[in-house]
Amino acid sequence: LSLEERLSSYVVEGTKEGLLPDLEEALKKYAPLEIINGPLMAGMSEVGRLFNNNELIVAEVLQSAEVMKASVAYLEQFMEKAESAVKGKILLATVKGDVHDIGKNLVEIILSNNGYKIINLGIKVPPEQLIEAFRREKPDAIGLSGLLVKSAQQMIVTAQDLRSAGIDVPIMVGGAALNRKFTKTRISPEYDGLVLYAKDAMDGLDIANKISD
Ligand code: B1M
Repeated sequence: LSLEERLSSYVVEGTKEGLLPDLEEALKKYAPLEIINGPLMAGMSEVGRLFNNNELIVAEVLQSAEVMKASVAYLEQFMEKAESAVKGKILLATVKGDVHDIGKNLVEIILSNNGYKIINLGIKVPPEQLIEAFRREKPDAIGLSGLLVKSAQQMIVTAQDLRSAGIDVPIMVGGAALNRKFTKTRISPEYDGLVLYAKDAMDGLDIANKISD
């Protein structure tokens, strides 16, 4: 197998045996984020496909998630960090009912490496908890992640609850179950402030930079 194929296969197989040396090798050719967005994400897509076809069980997908997390944790130290003053404070959460956090945590890494103070509230975060954290932290924006189809609906509910609480800072949303159209036609109308869709973590950084300009 080529280096790229091996990197994908660690994720698919859910094994870390040989992972670190291959990540080191890959760093000679690619930037850390290219490794994540390329072979590691390709492996995760394959995991999603196999899971969908009932060829993997949840316990196996968890192993794959562990490999992805370990890879991101290792690669993080090699990512570029902007030496800048704090550009803004952002609350980050995976919405109520959803445990997927790899994408959200990647967003946290990219944003905090680029001058943002991130308050990461974790997973399965109900609107009440977001509202409470908003009042405590007074962030400049709120970032919501969700991967399940039901999480897309939960984003709408969350936007409504935030509006009822009088919150109108920009919201950034992301995750596999969403897209720009859903964000524009279904979430935005339920909220008083800006609602922006980010397709990946770098897009999330662009959006944060636009918001904080
Ligand atoms: Co789950 N899962 N899962 N899972 N899982 C999916 C999402 C699924 C599509 C798999 C499938 O069937 N093909 C499917 C959803 C189906 C649907 O609703 N349509 C699914 C399912 C069904 C489930 C369970 C219900 C399974 C079960 O229990 N029967 C269960 C749900 C539990 C719950 O949430 N209540 C479940 C559980 C799990 C694990 C715990 C085993 C594990 C998660 C571990 C963890 O996160 N700690 C897991 C995994 C790993 C996946 C897949 C395979 C991979 C997700 C991932 O980490 N991708 C996933 C299939 C897939 O996506 N191909 C799947 C890598 C990550 C870097 O990408 O999160 O998309 P992603 O983030 C991207 C962008 O989306 C964006 O930036 C990131 C990249 O730059 N982004 C943002 C994300 N959030 C953002 C926020 C932003 C900006 C950008 O701003 C705030």
